[in-house]
Amino acid sequence: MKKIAAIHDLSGYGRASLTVVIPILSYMGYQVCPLPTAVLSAHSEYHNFRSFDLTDQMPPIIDHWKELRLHFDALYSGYLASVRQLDIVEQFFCDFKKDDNFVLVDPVLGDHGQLYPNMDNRMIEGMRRLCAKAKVITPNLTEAALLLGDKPCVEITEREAIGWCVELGKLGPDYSIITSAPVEGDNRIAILAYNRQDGRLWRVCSEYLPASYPGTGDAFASVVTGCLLHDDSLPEAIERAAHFINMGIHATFGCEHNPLDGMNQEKVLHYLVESLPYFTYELLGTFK
Ligand code: PXL
Repeated sequence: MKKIAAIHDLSGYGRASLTVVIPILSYMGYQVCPLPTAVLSAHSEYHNFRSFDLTDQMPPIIDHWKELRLHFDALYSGYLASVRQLDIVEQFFCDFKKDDNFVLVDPVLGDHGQLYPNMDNRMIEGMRRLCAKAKVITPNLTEAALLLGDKPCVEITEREAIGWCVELGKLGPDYSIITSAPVEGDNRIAILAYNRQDGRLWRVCSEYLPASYPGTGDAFASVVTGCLLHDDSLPEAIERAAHFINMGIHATFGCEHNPLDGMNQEKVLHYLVESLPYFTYELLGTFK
């Protein structure tokens, strides 16, 4: 069975990070091995959340994994709770990256034009360094701007988002994927995915619903990780991730529901393993 090292926090309430990552990747048939970065009472968009940083616990956990001579098929990081964790995770990638596995970094920093609590410039710089070690990165639009040293703004054009996606490739990853990008002249939103190896840039559009659920970025990056481990192509991977998120949002939007509680993923997990009804991905061009 393929194994994934999942470096994320455990937020007790509100679906985000490990409570999203583990069910999705388990359902897709992988063994998830969590390396927790922090334990939170609830994710950080809830007022008054309590957070217990596990920075000091991470090195002994990693030491034990080395003693056990563990091998992972994917190394997948998300929310980090301290600046020191950036060095710990970078070293973890050096120790556990082999010829037959890959690294996916979801550079969790902020959303909707704002940094999350506890994030600062040192975290942005560190995430940029971590992205250079990854095969795949999955920032949202705000995180893409921060990684590129731009001011995060909510209003940008599709052309600018495409430019950012290509620029992100220059940080080092083979695949740079931006979620929540605008679509020109249209009320939809897009996922843009750039493959630096062949220069092709792909787009998958989704209907825009006036709702936002924390943790959808974690769900997105988890599905992409699982699909790439199944040897799906880059556009297939983003298509399945977009389809899953769409179904999850529709399974939530109609309910009387606190949006902070996240998407009702439990109702839609089966879409992770069913054939996609159709493909909608488009090639937007080749950018070298
Ligand atoms: O979904 C990203 C995420 C992960 N972990 C924590 C968060 C968030 C987003 O708010 O607060 C603790």
